[in-house]
Amino acid sequence: EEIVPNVKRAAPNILITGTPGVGKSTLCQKLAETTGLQWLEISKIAKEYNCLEEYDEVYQCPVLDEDKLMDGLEQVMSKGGNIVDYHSCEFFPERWFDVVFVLRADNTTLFDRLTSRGYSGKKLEDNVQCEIFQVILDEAKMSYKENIIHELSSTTPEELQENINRICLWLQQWFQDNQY
Ligand code: DAT
Repeated sequence: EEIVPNVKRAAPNILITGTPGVGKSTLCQKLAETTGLQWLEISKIAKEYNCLEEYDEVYQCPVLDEDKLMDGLEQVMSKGGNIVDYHSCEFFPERWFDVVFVLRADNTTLFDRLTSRGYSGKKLEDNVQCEIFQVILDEAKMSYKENIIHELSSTTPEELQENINRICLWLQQWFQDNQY
C-alpha cells in the first residue's frame, strides 16, 4: 500500500459543486482563465480514464467507478492548483480540498436551463428536486468541515461575476496565508 505524505500544496485545490445546470462549468472556465489554475471536469475525465461502467436506465446516466477515478486523480490533486467541477462531492477524499463552493440557482431558472439542455421527464424532475431539497449542499456539509464550505447564488450573469471575484479574493488570501 502506498503512503501518501501530507505535504503542503504549492497551490490550493478548489471544489465547485452543485446540481447539474447551476453553472459550474461556466464559472470554472472563467476561473481557470482568470487564475491559471487547472479546471478538472470530472465527468469528462471519468470518460478519458475509462471509469464509466454500465448505463443506469432509471437515472439515464452511466455508473461511475469511483475508486478507479480517485486513483487516477491522486497525483494531480496532491500537487494542488486544481479547480474540480462535479455534481457530487461525497466520494472525494476530504484532504484534497482547501475550499468548497456549492453553487445554487432558483428553481425556475434551473428548470429552464435543464429543459434547454434537453432534459425531460424523471431526469428533469429529479434534478430540480435535488436543488429544491439542497441535496448537494447537505452532501458537502456531511463530507467537509463546515468552515470551508461556501454557498454561492448562481442565477444571473451579475452573480457569476461576483462569484468569480469572491473566489479570486479567497485565492489571494490563501497565497498570503500559505507563503513558505
Ligand atoms: P453546470 O456545469 O453546473 O451543469 P453550466 O455551466 O453548463 O452548468 O450552466 C448551465 C446553463 O446556464 C448554461 O447555458 C449557462 C447558464 N448559466 C450558468 N451560470 C449562469 C449565471 N450565473 N447566470 C446566467 N446564466 C448562467
